[in-house]
Amino acid sequence: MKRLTLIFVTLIFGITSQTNKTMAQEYTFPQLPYAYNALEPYIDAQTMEIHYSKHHRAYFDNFVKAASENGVDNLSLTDIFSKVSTLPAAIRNNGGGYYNHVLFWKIMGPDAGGQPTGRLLEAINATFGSFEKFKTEFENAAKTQFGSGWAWLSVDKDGKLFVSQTPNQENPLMDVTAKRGKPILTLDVWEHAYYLKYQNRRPEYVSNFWNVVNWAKVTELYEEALGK
Ligand code: MN3
Repeated sequence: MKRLTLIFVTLIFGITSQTNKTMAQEYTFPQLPYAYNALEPYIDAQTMEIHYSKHHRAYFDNFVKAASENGVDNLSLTDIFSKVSTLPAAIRNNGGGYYNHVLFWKIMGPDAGGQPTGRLLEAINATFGSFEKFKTEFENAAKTQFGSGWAWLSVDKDGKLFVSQTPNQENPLMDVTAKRGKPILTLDVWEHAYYLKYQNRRPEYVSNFWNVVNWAKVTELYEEALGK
């Protein structure tokens, strides 16, 4: 009898904790994985502090509010993004702003740069011709995004790499984007990401980005995206 009760309680608790997968559990404002000055001299400490603690924080807070008001706070980000065209703009703008920055912080780091190795490097070479050619394509996506937006390296549904750009806070997981996939590398080209240090010199910010890319993390995301 005790054993049965235990099974029953475990079952109920299990079901409850699954259906109660609330925003508080899934959507958390992450710690920055390094100090504000860790990416100096390429990204300055003041930009990092304002970008993370003000811009990113505001996207997160507004997303939590909008998701709750629109009754989608029980859905995963992937599910929200896959039908974002049917939801109010506040979800797209703030949900994107929240997710995109989480990825952006993750794929940068101190003592980074260089180039990837192993399977990711092989895939880059096979897709773009060489690592240098990939960099040029990614830089072009970042430089030619008119106004605010992002450049991306993603994995499509067939496991193929592709480079793309998105306006505002859109991303390749969203059903509003032309080419969809799982992002593994991204660069924020909103002016708030570089203006204090680079002013109008976006190309210089873009080429310096390679010095802070954490390829170990990007490789991890690549393997995850392939489902291996
Ligand atoms: Mn930003």
